[in-house]
Amino acid sequence: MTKDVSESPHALVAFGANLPFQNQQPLETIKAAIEHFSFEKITVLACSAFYRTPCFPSGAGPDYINGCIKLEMKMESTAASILETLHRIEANFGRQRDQRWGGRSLDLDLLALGDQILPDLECYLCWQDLTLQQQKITAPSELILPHPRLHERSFVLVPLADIAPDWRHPVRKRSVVQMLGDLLPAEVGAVLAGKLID
Ligand code: PH2
Ligand code: MG
Ligand code: MG
Repeated sequence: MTKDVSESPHALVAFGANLPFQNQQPLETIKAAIEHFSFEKITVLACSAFYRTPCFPSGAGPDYINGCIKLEMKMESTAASILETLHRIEANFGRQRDQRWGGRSLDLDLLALGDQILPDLECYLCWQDLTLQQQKITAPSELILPHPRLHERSFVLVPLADIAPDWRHPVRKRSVVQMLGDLLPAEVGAVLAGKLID
């Protein structure tokens, strides 16, 4: 039986940038990177508004421009092939993968692929439950999905709600809108206040 394409899951991706690349400011880099997906033969199905957000952790660097996109998943796409493409686009826009939470000219984070949990529930939970202190010193070497921090970051959930308000976290069993409602109103407000009008 062939699978109805309309059922195939989309890839949800968060983007962020807080350092210039060559002479480009983060907002220009992000717009160029979104256009770049077409060179990779990937269709961007939806793009959120852009938000200027305070750096997390507070004071660790310049403000970010953040947002989210929804990508078409081809039948042959895998989590690994999508991640590879995201890394290639990051590298194209000057991304150096060194410092944990250092500034970045372009960060593309794979948030979710439908309801996939990778590599498995046990491993997901282990990364989800890290303390902030542990998060600062360790990063997973393999892809964890959903992104283990997505439910706690207003700079991810606010733009995600623009494009996928009803996507349901497969472990937490909460929609994007519900997870947003679980955050501190002041944190959500700080992101909403930075919405860029174009
Ligand atoms: N990304 C980080 C660390 N801190 N802060 C904001 N506001 N936005 C980000 O995208 C971000 C961050 C690591 O990827
Ligand atoms: Mg990243
Ligand atoms: Mg990131």
